[in-house]
Amino acid sequence: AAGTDPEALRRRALHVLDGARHRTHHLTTCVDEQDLIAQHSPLMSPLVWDLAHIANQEELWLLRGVGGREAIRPDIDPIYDAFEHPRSARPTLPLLSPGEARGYASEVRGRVFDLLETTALRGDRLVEAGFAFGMIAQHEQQHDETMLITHQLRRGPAALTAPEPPPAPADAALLPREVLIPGGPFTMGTSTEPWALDNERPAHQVDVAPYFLDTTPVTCGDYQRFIADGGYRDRRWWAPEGWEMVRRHDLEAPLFWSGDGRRWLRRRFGEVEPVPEAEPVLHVSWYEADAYARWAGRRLPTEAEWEKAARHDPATGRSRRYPWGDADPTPERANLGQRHLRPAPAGSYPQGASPYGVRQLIGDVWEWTASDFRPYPGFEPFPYREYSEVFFGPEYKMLRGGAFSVDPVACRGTFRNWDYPIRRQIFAGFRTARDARPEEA
Ligand code: AVJ
Ligand code: FE
Repeated sequence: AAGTDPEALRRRALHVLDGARHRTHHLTTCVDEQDLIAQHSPLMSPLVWDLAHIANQEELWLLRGVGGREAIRPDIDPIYDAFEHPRSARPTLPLLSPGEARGYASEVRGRVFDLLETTALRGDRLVEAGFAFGMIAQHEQQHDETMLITHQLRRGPAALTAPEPPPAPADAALLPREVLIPGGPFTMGTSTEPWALDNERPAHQVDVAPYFLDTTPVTCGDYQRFIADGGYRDRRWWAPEGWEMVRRHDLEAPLFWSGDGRRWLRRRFGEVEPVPEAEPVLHVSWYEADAYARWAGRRLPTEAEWEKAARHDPATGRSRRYPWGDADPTPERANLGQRHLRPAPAGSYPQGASPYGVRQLIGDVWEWTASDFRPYPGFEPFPYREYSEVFFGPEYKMLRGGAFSVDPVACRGTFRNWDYPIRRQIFAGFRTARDARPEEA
């Protein structure tokens, strides 16, 4: 952690901004110009919209907000305001060309480096501990993940490559299927993590009843048994709106799966491969996760249950930043940062296990939880209502833990993500839970 030393904070801000820009560059140069302006799915923006939106938000929050500088391109603000135009309408806007967007992004970034040199990273909340710079690096990484989703939806030959496959776990077969998490209070959320976003704050006590949680996310092999058992044809397992979705779209498997009746294949970034049975299942909606859990005689964990398993240290009673402790993620602890372009097999990352022995809480797949998006007690919108507050309510379900597609700067034990329960294109899977019976607790 950078602490409060201004030079260390500056180096950290530089490092995360740089890391985000490298990834943005990769995601927007591995395909041709036509691919950047095309709409690959009505669910997504053209890649070139994300690129210029990243730069526009950086200009708004850092150059104009922190620096008080005059606007470079005030004329394009409305085009890149996510609330003005739904994603499906963005291809028809007068967007910057790929070349213009790149030029704008590097112009902004150059001035941000100057600003970072001369800004005292203390004072009001926006600059304290470099928050605004960290927020903008997280914002860029979130859009990099969005662009990775667009790449997964894109048809045509593969454009992305993974440097190396994830390591296979040595002891997966020996792991218990579920672990008991004792009941009692724990600290949820944070008031001390400098770059935590508004919805992760403040820290507060939450009491949970004793429960069992799956040691690993549900795998493709597990999920195939649900399919083979007629799960998609049996109304008993489905929430009413989920059943409606299954009927309307004739769903029979996760998104990107195709079957010939004998075995399932999966399309992944332009390649087709046999469904990897040992890997956590991906591209299921909340409704599918909820139905699977009911079929298995279980349920999805609440956000509080997920976070207690991921952060509570029974030895000290403290909540920690990550399952393994307070240290930042490393490649030995979690599958993050688009390194492998896929989840690692269930049971991987023994060094990332929580004190209770739960694995892969951070990285691999986003995990759907049972919870709606609600503010924590004492929530204050910061720095803008449109980051979280306008989304509070029952229409969004919470996802926790981050996926292989998430960068470490935008991932921690307190980080909260949300989406509609019908969404399947995001890198989401799940694990299941159940109440502990009195004699088990
Ligand atoms: C937190 C991932 C739901 O992508 O809509 C990006 C993040 N907010 N720009 C989204 C975000 C503004 C947000 N999610
Ligand atoms: Fe955004």
